[in-house]
Amino acid sequence: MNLQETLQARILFHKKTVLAVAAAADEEVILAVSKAVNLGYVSAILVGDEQLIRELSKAHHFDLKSTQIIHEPDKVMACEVAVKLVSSHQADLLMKGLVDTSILLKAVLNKEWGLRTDHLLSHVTVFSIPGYEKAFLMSDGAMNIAPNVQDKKQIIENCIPVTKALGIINPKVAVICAVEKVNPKMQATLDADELSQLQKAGEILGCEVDGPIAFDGAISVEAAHHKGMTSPNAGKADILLMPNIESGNILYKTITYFAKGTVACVISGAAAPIVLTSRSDSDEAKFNSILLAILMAQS
Ligand code: COD
Repeated sequence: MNLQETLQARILFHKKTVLAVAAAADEEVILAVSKAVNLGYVSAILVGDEQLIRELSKAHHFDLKSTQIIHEPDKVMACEVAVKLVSSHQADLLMKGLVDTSILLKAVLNKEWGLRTDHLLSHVTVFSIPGYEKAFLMSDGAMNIAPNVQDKKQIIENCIPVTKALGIINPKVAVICAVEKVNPKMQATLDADELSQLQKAGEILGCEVDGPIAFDGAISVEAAHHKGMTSPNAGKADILLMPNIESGNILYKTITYFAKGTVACVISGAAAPIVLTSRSDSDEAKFNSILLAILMAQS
């Protein structure tokens, strides 16, 4: 099964989910949402420029009769309206449309009407790459810019609901660095060591944490053997914890552009799951991400 089939197979149909889309006037967004509506997974509230939304929907044969549109051409205001739909429980999920990530996230983090919790919020990507044996997660390539070790602990914790949604039990976390040894000149290796210790001390639950570990040793058993790594989990990571937003973002784009990987992406840790893909992602990536957010809401 590919990633989309895996996600679809895990969704229970007992409850229709309401999806609020911020700045919905975008071709790929309309294609993804129309597929989710037409297959019965969601009903949608589209917030954005109504005329553009109607034109795009018509061009793609999306029948809007069961879909609500809220006309709000200003993108900052569209984000506010969509976030408020979710925080007031009129919608179950939030989705980013054609708007800067930081604009949507600032609305999400609003102290009065946003979707904050007492936990850090972070971005999680699920990758499926042709020729690679399993889907795996990567975080955080889109929200937390330079996380410290306590942030990284919460970023790992936010990956657990995503692994649960995918049916991965006791996931193996690789804390990605440039090397496998602690080097006090490389902060990422110090953080990785501390995170491994925290997990062994029972302060990070529901997963196993390994690090510092370089990318090859995390995802290739063969490379791990060549490097003399002895951990039974070496080369088998389910979650790659990246040191900062740049490394996560570059990995994301490398996999989607060069390795033709398929993705599903969400913000985890908020009061409701948030579908958050890159503006340039395909309608398939956006549809997969809606499926993943539904699964998270269901569990
Ligand atoms: N989780 C929970 N609360 C948070 C988080 C978080 N990840 N980040 C900030 N907060 C809280 C802070 O504690 C504070 O109370 C308030 O929000 C404002 O914090 P600032 O001033 O640090 O944050 P902002 O509003 O300036 O920026 C928050 C963003 C998430 C917008 C910012 O971190 C950002 O721009 N991230 C990168 C987004 C991006 O451009 N991605 C591009 C790749 S697609």
